[in-house]
Order: sequence, then structure tokens, then C-alpha cells
Amino acid sequence: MAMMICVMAQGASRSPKNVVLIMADDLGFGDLGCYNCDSAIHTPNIDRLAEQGVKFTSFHVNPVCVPSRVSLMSGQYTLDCEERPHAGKTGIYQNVTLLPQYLQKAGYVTGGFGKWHLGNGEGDHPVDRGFDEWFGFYGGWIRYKYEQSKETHIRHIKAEPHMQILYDGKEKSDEPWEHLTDLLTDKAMGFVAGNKDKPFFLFLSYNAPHGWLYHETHPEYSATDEWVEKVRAKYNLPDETWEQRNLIDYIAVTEHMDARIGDLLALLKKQNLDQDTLVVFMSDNGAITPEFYYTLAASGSNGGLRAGKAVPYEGGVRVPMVISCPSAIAANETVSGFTMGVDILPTLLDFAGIPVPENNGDHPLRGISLMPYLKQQQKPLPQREALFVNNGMSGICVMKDPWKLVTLKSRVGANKDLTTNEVPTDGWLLFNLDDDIGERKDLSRQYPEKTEELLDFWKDYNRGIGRKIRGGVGTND
Ligand SMILES: [Ca+2]
Repeated sequence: MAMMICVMAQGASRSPKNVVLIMADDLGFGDLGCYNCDSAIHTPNIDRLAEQGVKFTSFHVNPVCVPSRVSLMSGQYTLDCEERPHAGKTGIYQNVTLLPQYLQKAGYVTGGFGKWHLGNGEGDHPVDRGFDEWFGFYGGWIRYKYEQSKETHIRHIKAEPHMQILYDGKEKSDEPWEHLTDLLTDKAMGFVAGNKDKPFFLFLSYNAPHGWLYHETHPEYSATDEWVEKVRAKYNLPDETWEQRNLIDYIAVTEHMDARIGDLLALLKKQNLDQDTLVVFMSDNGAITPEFYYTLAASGSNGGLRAGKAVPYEGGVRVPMVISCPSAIAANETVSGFTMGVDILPTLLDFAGIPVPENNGDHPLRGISLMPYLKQQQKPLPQREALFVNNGMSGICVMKDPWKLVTLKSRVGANKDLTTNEVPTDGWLLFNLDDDIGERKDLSRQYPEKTEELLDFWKDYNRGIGRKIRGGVGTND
């Protein structure tokens, strides 16, 4: 009896198993301190999260926002559950259950803040897709600051009318803000404070750093003056060309985001939720890098990996990801085995004690729970085939660690003058990432059987999804 009371008392004192998923937008593999950042950026709060938990060094996603977020929210390849992975207008098939829907159904209070980019039609809104509370935007990006130039306003309203509007639930919000990173973090912290006694799921989806910064011409798309001044004072970086000024801006928006993540983590600690809350931090795709996007103000780093955002080379698809939960998983560990964005959904459900479904929509669940691999005595991860695509299917890679097959229909975002960044416009290239993580040596002729094996996976996949993929390369018809 005494033991029972003891157990019950212990059970009653345990905090709920909360889940916090923080996503950065276009943050590269080389942009964080804990990933041996090769620029001046310091990210002490995300680094501490990695020290308290597990850091993944071979975590892969689709190379651009929409398909990456489709896989995150569904546990499926983007082509399993979306007609054409582009623009975020069509949404995910309604017979596919999304991450917040699973958690909501299991009794979680669910809150999403920031970038959605998964459709804004009837039934596609975050509130229709499992979020009790939503504050954010539908499009790929929104200005960081409330005030904006007339020119920018007109340009973006023409391009995508919903791009520059924030929504509170389904209603347009007229609330002014100083900087989006602050606004979203404050909303997220309000959600945590208001739900500290219930199990909650928080999705904090920053627009930072997103890389397309224009401190000089469009200050509404840049860091705050305060953070720019901090960075200038701290690092004494050269500040003459627009590229140099843009790097300062990039560092400022990234460090600003890190500082606000620190505030959120401090709130969890203050509320005694830090030990039992699973926190995931990840990026949705690789960074926009200056050597590849020479016409854009691009200052991200993919840590020496080839190419960047929108391209299925490692610079586009290998991104930072850390998971922390002091009471449930190991501290200060690194998982170097192959993992991917579709694994997040089953991992979070598994942590929350929700049965991981075998299927979602019309297909078997593509992801696996990573929970068994987050202990100190790590099991080796299974070898799996994997598929990553960009918008409009103009770039595809098929992976079976350490092998990788790449094809590109066009020079997506490539600098045509840079021969070092030449990309194929037909055929498939084969790389062995164990020996050649920079993807420089095509082995497709040397290992035709391996090329065939990965191509067969792609062809079988095409047949298996039972419909013609439009606009793609390498399709089997
Ligand atoms: Ca992105």
C-alpha cells in the first residue's frame, strides 16, 4: 500500500509530456555553433539544447519549404500526399492525418505560430488541421517588420495576396509588431504559460533566417537595428559591400532567433517543465548560399556541403536537427546514422505514448520513431531507401546510405558562370557520401548495379503511388 501511494504520488507529480517543435527557415548545416559553424554566428541556446540532448549529423529533408513541411507534418514523402509539391496552395490530401491532428485527438492542446505554407484553401487552414490555436501566415515568407515600404507592399501583394498578412486563427490580424521573431516567440510563450498544466504541443515556425535580407533597400526584411548594432559591435566584420552588410544582417537575425529560443527554454524551466518536455529544433531546408545564388543577398552556410536550398545535393537536404528531453533521452550524444524529416511525426507520437500508425492516407508511413535510438547505448539505425524532391520536381535524389543518386532538370538557382557548381541537366549521378560528402565524384559508370538499384527504388515508388507524376524528371514514362 505504501508503495502504491508512493508510486501514485510520483505519478501525480510528473509533468505532462509536452512537445515543442521549433523550425528555422533556410538555416544551413554550417550556421550553428554546435555544427561547427564556419561564420561568426553564435547560437548558445540551440547549442545548449544539443548538449542536453542528441544532435543529428545526417538528418535529411526535402530541399525546399513546402515538400519539407509536407513530410514533417504527415510522416510521408511529399508525393504520397500532395499532387504537386509547390506553392502551398493545394494543401495535403484530406485523408492524410497531420501531426497536430494526432496529438489533438490524444488530448493535447495544440498551438502553432509562424509559417504554415501548407495550403490556405477550405480544409487546409492550420485550424482545420489540428491546431486549437494558430497565429501566423500562409505563404513562404512575410516581412519581419510591421512597417513596410510602399514598393515592397505592392510587389508582394501582386505576387501573392496572402503573403503579407498575419492571421489569428482564421481571422486577419491587424496587430502591429516590432519584429516577427519577437512577435512569434511572445505568442508561443503566451501559449506555454496558458497551458502549463495540460499536455501541450507547440509548433514554433520561424521565418528566420530565410536569407533574403535587404537591410539597405528593404529594411522591413532585415534584422532589427538593435541586433545589427550588437553584431557590428561584437564581431567587427567588414562592412563595405552589400554582401558584407548582408552577412551582418544574417548573423543578426539568426542570433536574434537563438536568443528568443533561449527565452522560451527559460520559461519551460521556470515552469518546471524543462525535464519532461521534448524539444526538437530543426531547419526546413539548406541555406541560400552566396556561391550558388549569386544574384541574391545570400549569406547562409551549408558547412562546405555542395549547393544549397532548392537543390537535392547535400547542401540543400542535410540540415541541423537536435532533440532534447532530459528525463527521457541521452545527453550530449550525436547520432550520425541516416535520419529524415518523415521520422519526426512518428518520433513525437511515440514520445507522447500515441500509437504510431502503420499507414497515413493511401500509403504506409515512411518515417520511423527515433526514440529507440536516443539512449546512451545507441542502436544502429536501419538502412533505408529515401526520396527527396524539390518544388515542381525539377530535382530529385534517391538515397540509401551511403549511396546517393541525384538528377536535376534545370540549374535551379545556380550561378551559370560558376563551373564549379555545374549541375547535370539529364541523367543521374551517383555518389558515395562516406568517401565524398562534397558530391564531386560521379560513380554511376563505376557502379552501374548500385545506380540500377536506386533507380529501381524510384521506379517502384512511381508505380506504387499509382498516378503519373507531372512535371518531374526521371519519371518512368
Ligand atoms: Ca525554407
